[in-house]
Amino acid sequence: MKIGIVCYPTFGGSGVVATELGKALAAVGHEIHFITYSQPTRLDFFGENIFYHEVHIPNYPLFQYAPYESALSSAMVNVVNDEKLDVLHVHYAIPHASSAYLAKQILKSQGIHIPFITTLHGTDITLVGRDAAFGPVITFSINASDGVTAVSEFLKNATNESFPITKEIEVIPNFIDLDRFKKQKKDHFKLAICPNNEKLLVHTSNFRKVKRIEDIVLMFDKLRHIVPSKLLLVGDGPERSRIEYMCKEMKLMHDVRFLGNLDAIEEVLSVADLFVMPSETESFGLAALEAMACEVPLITSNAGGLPELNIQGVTGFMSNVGDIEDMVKNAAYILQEENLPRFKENALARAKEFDLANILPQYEAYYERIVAES
Ligand code: GMT
Repeated sequence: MKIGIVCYPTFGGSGVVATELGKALAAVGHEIHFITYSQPTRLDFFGENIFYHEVHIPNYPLFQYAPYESALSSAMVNVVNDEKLDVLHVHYAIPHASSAYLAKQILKSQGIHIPFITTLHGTDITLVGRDAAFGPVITFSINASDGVTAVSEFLKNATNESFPITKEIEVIPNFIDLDRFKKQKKDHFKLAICPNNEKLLVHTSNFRKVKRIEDIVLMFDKLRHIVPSKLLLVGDGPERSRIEYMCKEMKLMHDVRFLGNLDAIEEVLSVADLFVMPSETESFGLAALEAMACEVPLITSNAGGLPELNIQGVTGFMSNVGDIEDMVKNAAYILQEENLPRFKENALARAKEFDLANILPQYEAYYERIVAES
């Protein structure tokens, strides 16, 4: 099939899922056309059937806000026309679904039929989407999509509870490429960070408020007195400088390192003993799945779709949002030498259930069904 993929190209779950999906579909012979405003961060190579079309957003002094949606719709119209696409797959509802709807109508006026599928990722429903400013457009464009998928049962239910949705939402969970995300031997790296054989805690995210990174710092501050440990905070975003300041104030900078955005995240995960994700909400928790694939157990909140990923007492533990004491207790338990190997093993076994090889055929079957029905 010829598939157009629209996503946010920056670091962030939805862009990662969209890009990895496109790469995997191309690897099994589909022709993939990415339509984004800059090259997706995970699009780190070009295959013969992967194409990248940049959305040009003209600026003009009149525009306080450049009309990205219009530019995106026009780009979709042009790519569908030029490349004869079979389907458009847009990731993250705002504004991609409404832009796709407009593109579809324009193409219809030209006698061209193009179905579009919207994949809901999380904050497009649970945070941003809840803003009344977007409500009517989100509801309309989800219902007007030819197909709609969500990355967890939680997100499907949250969408149906938040908006008057008439369209059936198909749950296709996120996936992991186990060839890339696997534990590698990086002893020198571990020794550099943990010279006295401390345990290593890792968090990766886009440093937004919803991630509650201050909970990680508060939890780590207590844990390190029970289990000698170090903390790596990987990623970047609006909360980073505040959290760095917090760590300085708490005199933690000897034990906490900020690594910024990293491409080879699997190398860091390979030396981690525990992954921490205390989010306020999380539709799926892709970063936690990446950690599990590298044999890292989890300390997470029990928010959103996390209970669909983290199995209590098996792959790690979940606590109520903000329950620092419970997280410290559970982390100390997992990190005991007699417990850690079992949790690591279980984390990997669980990650294998989300193997790309199992999830990719679900997307292919869904494309075929929607194209046939539309
Ligand atoms: O977590 C973020 O802030 C990024 C966001 C995105 O859309 O880029 O991530 C969401 O989509 C990911 C991929 O499907 C999910 O794994 C994340 O759980 C979800 N984030 C939230 O729901 C907060």
